[in-house]
Amino acid sequence: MAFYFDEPARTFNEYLLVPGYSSSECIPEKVSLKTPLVKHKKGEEPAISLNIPMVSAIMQAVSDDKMAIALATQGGLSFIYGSQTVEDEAAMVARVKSHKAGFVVSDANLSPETTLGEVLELREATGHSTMPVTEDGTAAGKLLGIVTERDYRLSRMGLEEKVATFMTPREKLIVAPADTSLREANDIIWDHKLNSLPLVNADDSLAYLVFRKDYDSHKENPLEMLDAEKRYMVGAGINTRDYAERVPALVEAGADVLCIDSSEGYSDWQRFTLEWIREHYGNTVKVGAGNVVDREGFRFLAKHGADFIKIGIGGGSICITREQKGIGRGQATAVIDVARARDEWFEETGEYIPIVSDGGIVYDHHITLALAMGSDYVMLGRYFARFDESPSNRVTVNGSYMKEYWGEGSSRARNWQRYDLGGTKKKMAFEEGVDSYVPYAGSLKDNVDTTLSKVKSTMCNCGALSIPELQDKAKLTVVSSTSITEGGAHDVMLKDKSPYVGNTIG
Ligand code: RVP
Repeated sequence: MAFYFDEPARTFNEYLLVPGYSSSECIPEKVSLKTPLVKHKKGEEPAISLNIPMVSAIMQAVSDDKMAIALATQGGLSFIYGSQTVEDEAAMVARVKSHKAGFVVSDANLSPETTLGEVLELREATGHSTMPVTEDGTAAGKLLGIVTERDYRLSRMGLEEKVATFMTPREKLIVAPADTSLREANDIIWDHKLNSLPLVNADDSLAYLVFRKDYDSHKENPLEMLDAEKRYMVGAGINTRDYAERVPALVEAGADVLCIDSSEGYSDWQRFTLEWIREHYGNTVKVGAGNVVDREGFRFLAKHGADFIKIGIGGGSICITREQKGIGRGQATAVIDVARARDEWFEETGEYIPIVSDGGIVYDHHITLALAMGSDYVMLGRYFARFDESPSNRVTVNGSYMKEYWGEGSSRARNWQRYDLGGTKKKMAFEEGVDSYVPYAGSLKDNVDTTLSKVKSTMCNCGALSIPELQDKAKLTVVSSTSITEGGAHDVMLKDKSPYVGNTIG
């Protein structure tokens, strides 16, 4: 006979935290959000800890090298998407590992033939106003000039005008050699009152741009995730099909941690992948697995050696798995169940396996709820997709800035595989994800700062100065549907609806 869970599966929106005693010592400035990324034995330090409890989703629209650098700078970690060729994914990982903070490889580059109209489009799409001009229009081409807002005047110039006619040409630029240190570059920037300084190789090809603001921001990031060689840390997604080829390439490129990316983790395919990694790398390669939504799924992956376990089926904002296949579980219930299984496993084995709530975070306080329910950190897709640093272009829809955001189970994301299969465009049986827009929200740093200040503030209301303390002390209550109404602004006429209505982290 089929098994029935006694309780309905609930979502984060159905819970609230009940405040606990907060002493005068319990203030947000004292809260530590440090949390284990991978499993460890009782009393031992994990091999890797996150400085903030946030990782970015293994998705084309979310986690590329640029996102990874931005998030590692703030103390979190990205998992570079695996839905691309092995070479391309390894190259992204390698770019994160070779990234020198403050040295920017431009992703908005012009050639002398680019028109003013195209410059404006690129500016709109990337948000960058400083663009190098190179002979071949690439980030590593011979430097011919620079275009900034000061170089064009829309009222006087036609959109067809070529960059060559209005750029600030190479001979008028102050440049420095590629091996200039950040400190020296910064001195040149200040001495000459520049906004940016191109660094060039001996053959005058462009190496980097250094911006005045980057040097300052580097000094302001005490939480950045760095490896022993002071390189940014980065994760990478793998699948259960080509791991024998993909894992070695990612390890070689310098990935610090891997994660099997699948909507269904309770499977032999994940077991084979974990076993293969252990056989070839022992415990030197850290690998997470998932996704699961109950105790049994957790214990299966724990038994087969997962370094962390991801929770969530069907709760992602772009995910239609529940509609299409009728499988999944309310995210809050799934987290609570798996957290109990994790604690039980810890009791039995002395092995603490971090768990990660993945998908369905809509409000900032959902992060606090997930942590309070036992999650060690959270994985977010939609949240990060909205920022400057996400891979997709910024577009204008009905007069508002939007970023595109599409599921890994959408046909858009799966296209790469079809091309991989010798270009035969096989039609997918059905999609499990949608293609969408999310409201553009600016820089990652500003948003993460705001989100985490809310998390810390709530932690203090619960009398907790650390995530383990929150998990220990949190008192959670299920809310009735009428009390949800009570929780928003009600029985008043809003003057400006923005602070209240749709006040998601989006
Ligand atoms: P969200 O943060 O709610 O946008 O959810 C992101 C998560 O959704 C991902 O980490 C992944 O687990 C899941 N996902 C990604 N693509 C799809 C899909 O196409 N169904 N689902």
